[in-house]
Amino acid sequence: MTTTVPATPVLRTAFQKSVAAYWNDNQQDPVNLRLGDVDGLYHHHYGLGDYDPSVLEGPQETRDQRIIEELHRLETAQADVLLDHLGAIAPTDRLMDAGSGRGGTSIMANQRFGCQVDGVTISEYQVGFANEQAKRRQVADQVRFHFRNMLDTGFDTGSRRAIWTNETTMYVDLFELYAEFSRLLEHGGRYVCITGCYNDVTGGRSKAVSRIDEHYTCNIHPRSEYFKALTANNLVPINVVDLTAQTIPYWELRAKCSVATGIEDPFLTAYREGSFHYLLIAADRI
Ligand code: SAH
Ligand code: GPP
Ligand code: MG
Repeated sequence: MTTTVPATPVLRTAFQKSVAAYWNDNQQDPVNLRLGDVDGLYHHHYGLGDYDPSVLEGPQETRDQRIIEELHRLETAQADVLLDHLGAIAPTDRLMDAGSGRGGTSIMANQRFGCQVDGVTISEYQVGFANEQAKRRQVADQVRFHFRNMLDTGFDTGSRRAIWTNETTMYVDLFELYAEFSRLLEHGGRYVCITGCYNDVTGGRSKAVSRIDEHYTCNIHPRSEYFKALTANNLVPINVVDLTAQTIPYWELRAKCSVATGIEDPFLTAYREGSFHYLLIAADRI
């Protein structure tokens, strides 16, 4: 495969530098590392599905570990739901994970489809961590992580059968992002997004949503913005799934765990008051 390394620097703005610093410096986060250590799939996203309430019972000494394993199971289930929406993928197809974090979803996609996956992230620490995971699993020739900006990847035009963003779109301008994805996808190629977005109907950014933005140095978009930006870039939605009810149990369980970070209450408040949705959008490139 030929790729052109972008002529522009990877980090183009002061904002992007601060986002990169967040992901480079928050390396020892137990909420993510202890979950990833369960089976070596490291995620930076949230979970889906009901938790098994029996994890809260039983011996006190092992309660925390039981909760951690259950949270991890729900996070992996979330990535499986995303991959379910990619459609038919052949081993010869190429995929891109835009904002790939520590690489968990990319590794899962390769396991499922047997194809090449490129992950891009603006954190050099994450690139190193994720490539090390691919090496350990002996898939480094198929799953590669790159220090690149998803707004300007340098990958070839039309080179991707599918692209996904798993909780990364709140860091970028959606019109710029989808212009790049539209360039990268082949005709009929699929884009899948899982995101948190605020509810236009309730009118503006709620206090709880602002607290989430501040916590992660991000800028959560309104729901409407996704559909405007997709439409403007020849990406036509085929599926929109409101996952809010399915992610609330994850946050309820997380609030009961020693690795809770304090952001659990704003998420629960925002989801329950209806000012925020956890959404999956799948769209086709026409
Ligand atoms: N998708 C991963 C990680 C989500 S965390 C997962 O599900 O585990 C958000 C990620 O977005 C981080 O890896 C961060 O580096 C990345 N990111 C933010 N802005 C970016 C940009 N402009 N280009 C590429 N990656 C970006
Ligand atoms: C990543 O999860 C979080 C984000 C990319 C930011 C915001 C996402 C929204 C849906 C609004 P993480 O696993 O790094 O977070 P934590 O450390 O809290 O588990
Ligand atoms: Mg996490």
